[in-house]
Amino acid sequence: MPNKMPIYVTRPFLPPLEEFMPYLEQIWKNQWLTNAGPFHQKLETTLAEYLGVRHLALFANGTLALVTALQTLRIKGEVITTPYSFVATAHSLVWNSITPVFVDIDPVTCNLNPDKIEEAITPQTTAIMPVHCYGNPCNVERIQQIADTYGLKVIYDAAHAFNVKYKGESLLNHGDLSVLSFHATKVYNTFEGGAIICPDAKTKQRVDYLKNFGFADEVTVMAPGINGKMNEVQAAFGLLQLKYVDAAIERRKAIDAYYRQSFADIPGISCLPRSGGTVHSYPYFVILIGADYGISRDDLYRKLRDNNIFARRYFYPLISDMPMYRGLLSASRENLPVARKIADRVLCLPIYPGLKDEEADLVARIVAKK
Ligand code: T4K
Repeated sequence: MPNKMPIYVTRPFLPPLEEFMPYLEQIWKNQWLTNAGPFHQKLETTLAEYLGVRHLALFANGTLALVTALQTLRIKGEVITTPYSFVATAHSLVWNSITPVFVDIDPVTCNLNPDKIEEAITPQTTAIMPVHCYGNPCNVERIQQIADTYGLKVIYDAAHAFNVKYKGESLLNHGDLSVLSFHATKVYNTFEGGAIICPDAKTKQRVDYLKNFGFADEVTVMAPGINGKMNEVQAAFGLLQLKYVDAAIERRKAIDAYYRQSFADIPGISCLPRSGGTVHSYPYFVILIGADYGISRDDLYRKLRDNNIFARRYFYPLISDMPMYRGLLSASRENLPVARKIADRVLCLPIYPGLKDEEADLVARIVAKK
């Protein structure tokens, strides 16, 4: 008999409602709802310190942050990126009239394969936009080396990489800019939200202009900026969430370990390895289904659904297969064999702090065919 309550791939972490009420009361008192209010200012500094980054500019969501990051560095022409991501990565390029150039991924990390980047560089290439997919770090050293050789900027889509540490420091300090998402489905959420991590105060100043229509003061507009601001309710919520996020990550870690142990000897199931030298935040639990599993990925996906378990095929279909991108030369099947193979085999299983032991056990038993 299927379980009664649906089990989703994720559920947002929510702190006790009564703990949020004083924040709301303060906002009511302040009568300051948006446009860099006190909670917004506090969250920018608190979060930068928590993450171990120099400067952080908050946004209403991660997509607006990606669009603005490209504006900040005045990126044009062609940008090398991955087809294996959420659509927002490529969409942010198109919103800037930039042509995405898709490059295949590494079969182990699912991140942009640095060995394939150089052959995709043309005189129009201005930047690389890799994604730290599932929070696994990209090969940041190699990517930086290529960028330096060819004079390219690097903007990391770090939507999955909240508080990931790489070789003892924040992964978000790599590249020219990194972009976070604080969407409801992420490890740390502000309902919706996002941020750009900037290396210096001057860059943050430009980001701050650009997310507020370009205003430098009451009468000076520096650039055709957008309205990308995070409001006070989101920012206050983000401050409260910070009190709980470490415990939330610990719970994710335990579920990750439980699944790994459960699937260790199941033929045809491989868990995506977590890269070494890294402190993870466990945003997704990713399995790849091989031929020797006996049934296909889609059969397993349906079997879980029949049991009221809503696993997701992140990231299938590939961005490069979507109607608005499939006409691009770099979107051809021959160019992206690894991404295609992984997209056809991947399944993300439920992982979130509120997932109960018995629910994780049910998921594990169905996958293990027990
Ligand atoms: N770059 C990358 C690499 C990204 O992954 C994303 C977002 C972005 C950029 C853009 O950042 P934002 O602009 O979103 O800040 C979800 C999220 O909507 C999206 O934020 C996320 N990536 C993507 C990977 O996943 P969907 O279409 O799968 O969402 P949805 O509504 O189907 O939700 C998935 C499951 O989560 C539901 O089955 C149940 C649960 N859920 C969802 C919401 C919204 C809840 O329990 N409560 C909720 O409020 O895209």
